[in-house]
Amino acid sequence: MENILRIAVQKSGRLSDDSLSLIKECGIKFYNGTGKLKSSATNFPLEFLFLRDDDIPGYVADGVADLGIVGENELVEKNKDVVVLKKLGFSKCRLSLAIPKSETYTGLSFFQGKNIATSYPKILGDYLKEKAIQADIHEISGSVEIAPSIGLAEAICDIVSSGSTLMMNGLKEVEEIFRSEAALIGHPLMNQQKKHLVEKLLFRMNAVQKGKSSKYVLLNAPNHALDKIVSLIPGMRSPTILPLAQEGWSSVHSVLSEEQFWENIEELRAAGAEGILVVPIEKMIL
Ligand code: PRT
Ligand code: ZN
Repeated sequence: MENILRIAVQKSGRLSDDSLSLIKECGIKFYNGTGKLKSSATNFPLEFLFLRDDDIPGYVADGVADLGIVGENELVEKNKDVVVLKKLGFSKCRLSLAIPKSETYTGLSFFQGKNIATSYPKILGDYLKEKAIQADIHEISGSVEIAPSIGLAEAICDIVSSGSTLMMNGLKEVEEIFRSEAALIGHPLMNQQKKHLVEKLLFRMNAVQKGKSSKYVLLNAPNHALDKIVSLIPGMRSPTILPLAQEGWSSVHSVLSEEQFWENIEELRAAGAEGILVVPIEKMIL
């Protein structure tokens, strides 16, 4: 048992698909039939617990699971003794204060003495305390956005992503109080074998993440422009340059971040680059 890592992932919801895809992209194979609460990987010592996201920080803090994938909003709200091993870059959202559209927003003092409905009483409470605003926090577990229209609260503090839920409920976002993304969390104490397995897993996750943010770029360039082009796409160590069958031309291969590629595309073309191909990278190890 000691040599198996247990990871808690959300059973079904906004974190589930990306959490499981990331683990699959790490080359780990497993079966997750619907309705299953537990599963094991077949080619890595990893066992899955499928849980509600609210329970994940607690299970990891108690050591029932060694690892977990959860939104930072849930993590900070639950305030459990766990460590963040890696931010994962998906399920990004923000926790914001919102008020009825018809109200005029006067700044944070608007909330003084108001009743605010939220599922995040700790994060909101800490924020209001820091800003020296006294308000009544009304904790509700779901459908927070309807609270103002049914007279339960004068404002809300809830997760926002596109903003369309707020809009549909006649609300407007006025303050962002917390930014969140999914994170890999771990129990603060693990034995050496488990630590070693966590390092293996993190190594793979880093390779996947690095690969996703980078592209393999191939292009053709006249030889006289090579110096300029190489300076625009420097690559990991330096680009590969191969002669084309047509004299005076070369093929240049390099790896760069997608942003870097788009920033330099005009200059590359102006320098004479043509036949530019941008190819995804599955894994990247530096
Ligand atoms: O059943 P379980 O407890 O496991 O799931 P859950 O219903 O508590 O959570 P779930 O699956 O909805 O969300 C899991 C995590 O995804 C959250 O803790 C956040 O970290 C993250 N996340 C990202 C979001 C959103 N985007 C999101 N848009 N969580 C919730 N929402 C909801 C929000 O509550 C609001 O109702 O979507 C609505 C707002 O979306 P927009 O696009 O209309 O602004
Ligand atoms: Zn939940």
